[in-house]
Amino acid sequence: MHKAGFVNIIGNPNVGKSTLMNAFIGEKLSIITSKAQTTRHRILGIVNGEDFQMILSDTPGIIKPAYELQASMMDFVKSAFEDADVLIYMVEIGEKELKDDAFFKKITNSKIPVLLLLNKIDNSNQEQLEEQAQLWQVKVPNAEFFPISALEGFNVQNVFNRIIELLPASPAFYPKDQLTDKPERFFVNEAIREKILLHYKKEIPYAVEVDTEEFFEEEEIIRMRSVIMVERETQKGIIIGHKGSALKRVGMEARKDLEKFFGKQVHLELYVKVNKNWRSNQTQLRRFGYNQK
Ligand SMILES: Nc1nc2c(ncn2[C@@H]2O[C@H](COP(=O)(O)OP(=O)(O)OP(=O)(O)O)[C@@H](O)[C@H]2O)c(=O)[nH]1
Ligand SMILES: [Mg+2]
Repeated sequence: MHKAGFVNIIGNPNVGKSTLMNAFIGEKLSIITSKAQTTRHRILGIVNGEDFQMILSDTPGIIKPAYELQASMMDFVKSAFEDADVLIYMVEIGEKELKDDAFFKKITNSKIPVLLLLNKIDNSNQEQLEEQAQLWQVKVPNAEFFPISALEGFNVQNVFNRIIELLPASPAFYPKDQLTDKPERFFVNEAIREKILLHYKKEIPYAVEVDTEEFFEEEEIIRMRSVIMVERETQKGIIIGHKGSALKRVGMEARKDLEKFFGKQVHLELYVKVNKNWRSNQTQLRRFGYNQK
């Protein structure tokens, strides 16, 4: 019997959703940083076996949207409730509640299996772990509970095995050699955005969108040109930095990651452009793959 289904990972920002998906896939598909709202899209990661296909969805952390971009991010989360065969609800040690009541109700009233993963237990002691386990099992009584460390791999294999058990009988939804639903350019954008999240402070990373305009694969090398979009002229200067040093660093680090990801030499050209208030502009958001309703 062949099994296949959608396994959608949801939870608050920064709890480790992307780390878990990458651990399952065994590749750095989703970017990971210590900042909240690292993930902005719903990203499929597909694990293929001879007799199964597990289609994981990494989603943005749940927040109360303050502007159009965030509203669109929450639409991705909503869509992850609609087609899930198994729901993974991830919380982290020390967390007390989900930031959105309506989503929380959807989880606790879910008719499909829910796995409640308490992540980052490497950061806790036995006493704290027991107290948190108790709290969450009472809050989400319909879920199966697993304490894990996505970072260190603790209990991750057990969760994986349980998901396989829960997958419905079904033929594969995607070709068996497919790893994700996103095109190559998406991963270029994300690699660059990750470096921006890592190296710039406060509002800057949240005002940035990256668009890869050129992706041209030659025999020995892939040539890419990407534009970093910011909302205001002052942000442009900050991104570029003194004599272009800050931008250079982003380009160098992103290129290294991309060479690993594509297994090939990469030439990456970066430039910065102001795209006024793109985060609140429906047309711009659609252009960047948001607002897909
Ligand atoms: N100590 C510890 N840190 C972890 C673990 N899993 C993830 N992290 C860290 O938590 C931070 C957030 O991880 P992400 O995987 O980006 O979290 P996310 O839930 O995808 O975050 P958003 O995309 O912003 O919603 C990163 O610094 C990770 O290294 C874990 O098991 N233990
Ligand atoms: Mg993420």
